[in-house]
Amino acid sequence: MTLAARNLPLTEEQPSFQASGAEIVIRALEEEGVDTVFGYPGGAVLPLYDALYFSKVRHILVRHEQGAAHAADGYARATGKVGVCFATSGPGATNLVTGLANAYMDSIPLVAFTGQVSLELLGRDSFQEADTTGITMPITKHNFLVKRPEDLAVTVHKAFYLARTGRPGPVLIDLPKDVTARVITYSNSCREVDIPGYHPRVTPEAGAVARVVEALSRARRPVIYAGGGVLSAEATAELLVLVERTGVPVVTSLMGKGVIPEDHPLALGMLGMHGTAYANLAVSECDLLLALGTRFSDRSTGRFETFAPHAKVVHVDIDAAEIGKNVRVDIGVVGDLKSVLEALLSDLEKAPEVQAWQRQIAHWREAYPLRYECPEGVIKPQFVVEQICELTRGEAVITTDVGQNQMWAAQYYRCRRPRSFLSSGGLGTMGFGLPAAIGAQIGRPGETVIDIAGDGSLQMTVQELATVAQYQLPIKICLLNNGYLGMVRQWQELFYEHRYSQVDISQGGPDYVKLAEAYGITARRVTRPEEVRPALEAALSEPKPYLLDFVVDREENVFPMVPPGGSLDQMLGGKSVEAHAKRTG
Ligand SMILES: Cc1ncc(C[n+]2csc(CCOP(=O)(O)OP(=O)(O)O)c2C)c(N)n1
Repeated sequence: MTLAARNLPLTEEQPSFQASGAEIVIRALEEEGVDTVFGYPGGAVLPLYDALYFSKVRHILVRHEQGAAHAADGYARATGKVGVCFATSGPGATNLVTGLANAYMDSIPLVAFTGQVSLELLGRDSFQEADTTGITMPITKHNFLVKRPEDLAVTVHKAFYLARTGRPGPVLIDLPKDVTARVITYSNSCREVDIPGYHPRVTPEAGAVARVVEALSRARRPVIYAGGGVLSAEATAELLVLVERTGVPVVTSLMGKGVIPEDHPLALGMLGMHGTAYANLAVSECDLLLALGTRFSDRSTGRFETFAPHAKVVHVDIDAAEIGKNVRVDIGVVGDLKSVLEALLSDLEKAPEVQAWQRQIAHWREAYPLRYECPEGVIKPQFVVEQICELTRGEAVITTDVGQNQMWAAQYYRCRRPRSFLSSGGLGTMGFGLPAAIGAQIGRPGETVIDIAGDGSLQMTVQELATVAQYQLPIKICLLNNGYLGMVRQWQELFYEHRYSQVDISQGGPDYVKLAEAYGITARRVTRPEEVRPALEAALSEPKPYLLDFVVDREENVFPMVPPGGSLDQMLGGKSVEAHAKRTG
């Protein structure tokens, strides 16, 4: 009997075992503390699945490998741990690609294992062969093709180390079938890793923090711009102390949602293309922008050249390559955000004078709130999101798809806890929401997980309803059903003179209630505003999966909106905001 089957520790009396490569991989996963993997089997990865059979690591069988990657991603975002997924060679691996690219763009720690054809078949156009390391090189932080079973354990530990340290990201390990099938004498899993040339800097350069402290104490109109890096660094507590000690308002990127409770008086919400008017105005007028753990995505900044035009820009990030990449930076600090914020807090003696600035922002907040019209008898998508937020007190774990649903969720769901708003930022991947919700629900089983979905997006990964049903995951799917690829329709309305080309998906179905029921999931269609709250209450009170098909106003738009390529103060939506933009712009 081999190692995993006996599940024995290595001891002084028994310093080695016979083990297959696959068993060594599974054992290394156990050593990394992995409790769950998401995957889909196939011929080339069978040794791994066989070894898994004897392991206590839980496997969640998704229905498409893209779902495995997104579920692992959702698990990682929700828990802060490394997400793990398995796929077979060839089409299994290529189906992972979107999920890996998604995690890469959003700096999410994942380790993906792919089966590969046996070594002697490599490079011969063998059945289900794909150049997985070649294909995934630009969308992974690193990848490996392991050719010797002796190298497996250390490769797994390296992969986890790479995925979670420095700027997190996905790492892939490609496993030829004969390498995982071969039995060797296993004696040491070598958990110590040494990767030449990879030494993520954590402590900031001497003097850098002092320069930030000085700039901050002199500022009169400072703004903190916080991104997902604050979450990866687990630095939300330090950020809150900084905000409360200095009185500096905070805007966030989409990835940064939840870094500060969004009902905090100094939280201005999201900036950017569909940010709040007051966040965008604050950034446009500030004299100091303290950017923390963000990569200055164009969706957040608008036109790079006119971003924060009056500000001294400070950028703190773990990845040196980000400093100055998109916008000019006056003070760049490379380091772990938690340590940088700790150092900043201990050096900061004098808080800036921000009372007048706070009054100005309060005025903007009052003058240009997020708002939408509420005609009789029509369900507005924003209203649905507001109701979800009220009923969960901003404490649920939300996943979103991509499009208008995502932006309404970002605008109207004010989350109060970190790691509670999981959305595809950089890649903008339709179909992310449902599988990400699966990962989140498995990672945080006691919590309410809600997928705010779009009808176009849901259809991209709809087969994962089977996964939800199989494991009876109590996810609530709130479908904002407008029968359109809504965000594309909005662009066609605004920028292509209402020429709605190929965006109407109202014909051809499916009937989402029947579809959910076909999977054994309870579902209900909601067509009137007064039914919205009771339907949500019913869904939330049931400890089982639930789909609500909200039939919403078909042509509702997301506002405010910075037109693509525009500056943040050129927002559309709300006459008063436009008037302000004209005055200042
Ligand atoms: C995989 C993928 N294909 C295409 C797009 C381009 N795209 C962005 S938003 C959108 C429409 C999304 O429609 P839906 O999911 O119904 O959401 P809505 O905007 O109506 O809320 C499309 C097609 C994308 N982001 N991802």
